[in-house]
Amino acid sequence: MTLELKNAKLKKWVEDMAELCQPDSIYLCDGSREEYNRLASQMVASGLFTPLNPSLRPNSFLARSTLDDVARVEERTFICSHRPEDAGPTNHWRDPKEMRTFLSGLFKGSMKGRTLYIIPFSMGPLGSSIAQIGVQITDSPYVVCNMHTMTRMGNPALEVLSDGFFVPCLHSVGVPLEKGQKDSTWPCNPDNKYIVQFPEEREIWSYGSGYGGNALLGKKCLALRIASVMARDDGWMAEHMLIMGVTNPQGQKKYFAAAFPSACGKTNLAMMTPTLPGWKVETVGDDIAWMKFGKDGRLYAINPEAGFFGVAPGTSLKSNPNAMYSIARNTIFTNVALTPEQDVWWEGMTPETPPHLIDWLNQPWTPQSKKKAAHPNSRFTAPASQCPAIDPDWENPNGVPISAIIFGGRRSTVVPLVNEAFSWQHGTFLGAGTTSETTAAAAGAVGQLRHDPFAMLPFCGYNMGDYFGHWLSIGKNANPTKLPKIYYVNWFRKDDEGKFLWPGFGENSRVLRWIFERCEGSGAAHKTPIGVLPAPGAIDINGLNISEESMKALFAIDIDKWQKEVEEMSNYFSIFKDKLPQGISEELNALKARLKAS
Ligand code: O2Y
Ligand code: MN
Repeated sequence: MTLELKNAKLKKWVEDMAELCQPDSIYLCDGSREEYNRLASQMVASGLFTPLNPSLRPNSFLARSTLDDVARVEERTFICSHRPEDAGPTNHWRDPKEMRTFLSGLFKGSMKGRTLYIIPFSMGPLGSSIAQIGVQITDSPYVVCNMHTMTRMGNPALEVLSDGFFVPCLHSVGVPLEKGQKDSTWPCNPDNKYIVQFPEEREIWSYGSGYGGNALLGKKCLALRIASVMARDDGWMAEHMLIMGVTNPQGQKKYFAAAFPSACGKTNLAMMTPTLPGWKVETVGDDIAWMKFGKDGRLYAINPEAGFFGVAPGTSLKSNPNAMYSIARNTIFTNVALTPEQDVWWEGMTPETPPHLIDWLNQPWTPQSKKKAAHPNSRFTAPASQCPAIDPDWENPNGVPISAIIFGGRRSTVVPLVNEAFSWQHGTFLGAGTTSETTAAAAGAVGQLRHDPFAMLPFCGYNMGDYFGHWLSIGKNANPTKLPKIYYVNWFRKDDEGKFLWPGFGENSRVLRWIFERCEGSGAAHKTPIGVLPAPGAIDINGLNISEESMKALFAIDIDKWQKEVEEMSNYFSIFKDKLPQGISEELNALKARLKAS
């Protein structure tokens, strides 16, 4: 087959990969609506897509995966840098030469009986100087349809690429079909999953899984693992952060970026409806931020994605109305339950549980059933443009100027509601020290403290110690007056009876207001050993039923507990050995000294 590919490197790569994978046919995606509809119809015919009721959920589909392919697989995710120390202690490292040889064996003939789809895509607005082009080869039409929503793909991306640079992303579900062999509805190869990044070559190979971050290679693999390495080399930042616009009642607007480990309500915060009268929040992105310095010396951020791949359970008109409106149409649902009216349902979606459903494994389900109707990691794939709170500048190729960076985690004790860093270096230390208690949503014990520096633990494509160093060098090379201020928030502190002290959700706008005011140079505050905290009365609690005692408890600093926290942090940082930058050790020692002196 002759392919209309003007980019010689792309043509050669596609030819080589086709020769390796031996597909029955090759198809170059154009990115059109007609193409999406055609592939969706094919998947309806194959049984993978169940069309939803068009009068309830127009142009939307339900897909069901298999039990053994339901989430990202961190233990099967590899960073293949030439030196193991460049992957670092938080990544799984493999020798790149050995991995290439091994993967070539796996991919050999892997697409027999299937179509090889070529997906040129842009991460970020087409033509933006902050955006990057990737090309994914896949044998999964489900991946193609998801990439339609999550990226800008097809002919427009190919035009932007021209003869320029792209990140090659090879993906196969790993189930070749012999002549006449019947396909399964969700082909995957659970015993042979490999999600492999070659950071120095800027290349991705993914085998055996058709699900989410394992298969939509623009997202975690390119936009975080590979992009974090590109960002380190070229002086920018690729971060696991939402981006939001916050407007005060006077119409002044600022943009914040925020990083939280999973199960901390990142999508809810990105789309929040503020309870504070006259305040507005608008969404630029809910998961990833790429930030570069503008000519004015400020950091500008784009959302490299075009859609939301959000977790369904817990999403409701109460918890996140903007997400619910975003998924009203043109949405792919994966692993949620089906109602008798052919609409979707998941735990936490409605106040009442429907009496009869078909569960995510396609079995009849009633509230008496022992298992969940929707898988806990079930997802919706929806266009960001459908979010009622989408920011008017969300596709601005120049990005939006960031005034504040917010870190946070789920901590029932010790950590105050909000804390402002003394400096960029101190803020980097706060990001490096990000921890969160595990919830029932994740595998393993509940309530255990997990270190997740910058919420990047599974997504940093190089040594996390060097990544801390990159953050410090960004601060050293910038004009400090132009840098975003840095904060650490904790919506989850509890009282002695185990009740949440802070109501969360839209009430978090009260904390955003204080951050906004601090960025303007107002907002009353006082220095403490751990950072700059709001002065008593500086958080607007008008109309909120919260006692003075609770407000005190939200900001209480228990010196003994903080000293233990520092010890714990120090133990954790020791895993980075000589890669731990001096700036982090300095901040750790300074915190120790301030606690001792207090
Ligand atoms: O399990 C998956 O493949 C999805 S993970 C995911 C999806 C959207 C946004 N963030 C995440 C994450 O794990 O951080
Ligand atoms: Mn994420």
